[in-house]
Amino acid sequence: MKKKQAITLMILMLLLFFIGSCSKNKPVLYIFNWSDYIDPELIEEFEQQNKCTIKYSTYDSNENMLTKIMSSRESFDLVFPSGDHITIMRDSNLLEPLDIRKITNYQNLDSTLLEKAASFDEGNKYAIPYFWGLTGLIYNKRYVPDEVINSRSWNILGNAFFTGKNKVTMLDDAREVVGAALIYNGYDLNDSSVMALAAAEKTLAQWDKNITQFDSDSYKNEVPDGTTWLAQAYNGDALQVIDNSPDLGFILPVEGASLWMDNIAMLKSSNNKELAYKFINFLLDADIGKRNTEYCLYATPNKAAGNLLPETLKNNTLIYPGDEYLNKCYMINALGEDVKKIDKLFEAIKLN
Ligand code: SPD
Repeated sequence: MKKKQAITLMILMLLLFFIGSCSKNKPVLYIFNWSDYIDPELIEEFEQQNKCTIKYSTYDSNENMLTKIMSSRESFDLVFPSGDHITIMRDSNLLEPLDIRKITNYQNLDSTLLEKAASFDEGNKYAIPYFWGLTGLIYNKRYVPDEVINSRSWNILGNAFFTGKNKVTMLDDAREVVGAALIYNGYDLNDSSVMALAAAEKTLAQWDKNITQFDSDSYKNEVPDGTTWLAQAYNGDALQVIDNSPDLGFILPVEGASLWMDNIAMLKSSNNKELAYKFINFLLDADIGKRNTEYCLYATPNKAAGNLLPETLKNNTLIYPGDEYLNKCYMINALGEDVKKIDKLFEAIKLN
């Protein structure tokens, strides 16, 4: 009996040692992405297919992503910056030029969107378009009456209905907040002229009377539970929560909206570039791209994936607005030193 127990114990220990050493030897891919921006099942699937581990961390703004990359000892392989930050990071020598030959599914990308991406990544050298989207307003119909929303204007943020109630939030993102005020005043959101910023400042001072906080993530819980009634929101994030609740609504304001494209980029400092290429190729697969789009509810630049989407999604104008609306939208561009004027205005509003 004792001999039997000893043998069982030995087998168990050998098994544990085997499992332990296997997982220790597994390659690790470090991914840093926006929150709620991938179907978690896909991460597991990739890990299983490639016998690797993905260490996945999230951020809520381009600025926070960049600060962490520049200051932390952690090294990431793949990040998902918006177009303006691709330019900034490329110019700071942080990005690895991509070898397209290693990405066989690259052909699935929509060539028209690759052309647009070339506006922030000349020659499409560093960025693989991941999702594109727009920023609008999410609200809870249980608290916000139709007559407040009816104007469908950015100026709902300043409506007296909300004053003193602490129920309105905006994103913690200078370009989005100042951008919304610029668009409301009829300016391009990249306009940093004295006149444009003075108009934006006046509007923001008005809206700020209603704003409780600048935060890019909490509205996803707080609008459904009624802590917040109205919030500036990314369209896909809003649609993800609306999916579970008929009480919620989302509008793209009549004046137009910010338009952005987020991208997959490899860091120069990546320690596992081969695995990173495999992950990019995995995401660009038509079926994987379709499943990811159905989960995230953002517009996909992957044409092959887009073709597989159900009609309800393809025809959802909050994800894919028509040209008439898109013509009123502005892509967030890198502004060089001029961005400091926008950051300064945003900081002043936040301090108020
Ligand atoms: N949860 C995903 C949010 C993605 C937002 N991306 C772009 C923001 C540009 N200001």
